[in-house]
Amino acid sequence: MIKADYVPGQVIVRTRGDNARALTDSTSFADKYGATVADKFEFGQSGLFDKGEMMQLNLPAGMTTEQAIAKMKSDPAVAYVEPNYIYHLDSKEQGQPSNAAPNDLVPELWGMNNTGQNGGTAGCDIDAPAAWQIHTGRNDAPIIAVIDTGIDYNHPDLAANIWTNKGEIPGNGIDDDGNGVIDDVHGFNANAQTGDPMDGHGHGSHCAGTIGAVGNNGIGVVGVNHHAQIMAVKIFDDSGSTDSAAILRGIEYATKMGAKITSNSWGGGGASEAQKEAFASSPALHIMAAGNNYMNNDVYPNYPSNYELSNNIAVAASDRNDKKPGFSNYGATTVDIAAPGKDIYSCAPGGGYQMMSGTSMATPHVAGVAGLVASAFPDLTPEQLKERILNGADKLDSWKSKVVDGNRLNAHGALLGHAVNQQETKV
Ligand SMILES: [Ca+2]
Ligand SMILES: [Ca+2]
Ligand SMILES: [Ca+2]
Ligand SMILES: [Ca+2]
Repeated sequence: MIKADYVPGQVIVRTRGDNARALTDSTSFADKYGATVADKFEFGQSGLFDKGEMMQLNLPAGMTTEQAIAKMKSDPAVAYVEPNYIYHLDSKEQGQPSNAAPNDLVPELWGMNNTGQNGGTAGCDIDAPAAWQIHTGRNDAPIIAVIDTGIDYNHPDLAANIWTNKGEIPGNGIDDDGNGVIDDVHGFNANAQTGDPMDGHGHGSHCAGTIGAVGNNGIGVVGVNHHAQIMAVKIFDDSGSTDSAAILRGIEYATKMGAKITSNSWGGGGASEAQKEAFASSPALHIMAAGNNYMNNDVYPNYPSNYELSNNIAVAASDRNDKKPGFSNYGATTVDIAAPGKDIYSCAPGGGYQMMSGTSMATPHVAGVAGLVASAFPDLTPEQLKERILNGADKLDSWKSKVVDGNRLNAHGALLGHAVNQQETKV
C-alpha cells in the first residue's frame, strides 16, 4: 500500500546507466510498459545513476500506480520508481488582507523586532535592526527562489526586489534565452508550464514579503532583505494543489537559472527519491518547512524537511514569546532551527497585506537570513551558509528538546557567524 496521496495512473521513474551509457532511453522504456513519457527532468550533478534519466510517465489504461511500481521495481534498468505524490502548503490560518500600513518596520513585525508589543516578550525576535546595521541586502544579490504558489511580481512592495531574467524579452511569445520556457521574465509556472508565475493564491507573495519586501520605501512592510533578487517559481495552482512532477520541474528551473537559496513552505506526500536527488544535486541551500501537524518529526518523518542532506535546513515555527505554537512540528534531531511563524504580517496579492501563521511563514524568515548572509558573503558554499545560520542562532532552553541545539533564528548572529544570545529569555 502507498501511504500518501498521489496522482493515479502516473509514476516518477529513474533509470540507470552503466557509467558509459544509458541502459535504455525514455521512449523505449515507456513503450515496454505501454506508457507514455509526460515529462523528463535533468539533474546533472548527483552522479548517483550515471547516464540514466528521470521521467514522469502516464501509465496505460488499466494499469494502476501500484501495479506499475511493483513491475518496474524488478526491472534492472530502474534505479527507483515512485508515485507522483501530492503536496500541500504549510500555512495554518489566513487573516483578511489589509492595505493599511503607514511605514516599514511596523509593530506587527514582531519577528523582526520584538519590544514586547501586543503581548509579546521583548527580544523574542531575529534581531533584524542589529543585522541591518551590518547589511540590508543588494539588488544584485544571489538569487532566492520562492518555490510556492507564485508571487505577485507587480506588488508595489515587492516589484523592485523581484528577479528579472535578462535573457528573456517579455511578451514576444519566444523563448529568447533558450531555457525551454517562453517569456519567463520573473520566474516559471511549473504547474501550468508557462512563463507566468503570478500568484492567485496568496501564500507565495506572503513568503516573498518576509524574505524581501522593499525596505525603507515608506509603504507596507520590510522584509529581512531591504533589497534582494527573488525568483518566483510557482509549483502550486491557485487552489494550493501540486504533485511531485511540478515540484521537480520547479527545482530544475531554479537550479538551471542560478538560484543560490530556495524557500520551500510546503510538504506532505511521501518520501521521494526523485525529490531528494533533485535537492541534493542543486547547488543551492534549500530551506524547508517542518510542517504543521503538531508532530515530532523524529518519530513521524515529514518531507521534504526530513531528507538528510548537507544543503538543507528544516524549520519549526516560534511565537512572539519564543514558545512553540501547538501546530508546529518539531524534532530534536530532525528540525534544525525555529523561526517566527505565528501571526506573521506580510504581502498579499493585489498590493495588500495580511496576517498568516505556519511553518510556512517561519521558513522564509530563514531563507531571508540566508539571502542576507549570501548577499554579504557571496562566496560561501551552501554548507558554509547553513553553518553560519545554525551557529548564529540564539540557543534557547525553551527550544532545546524541540530543535537541534535549541536554535532560534538570529539574523545578526548569522551575519557575525556566532551566537549573540545563549539564553535571552531567561528571567
Ligand atoms: Ca532577540
Ligand atoms: Ca526562456
Ligand atoms: Ca520572450
Ligand atoms: Ca516596504
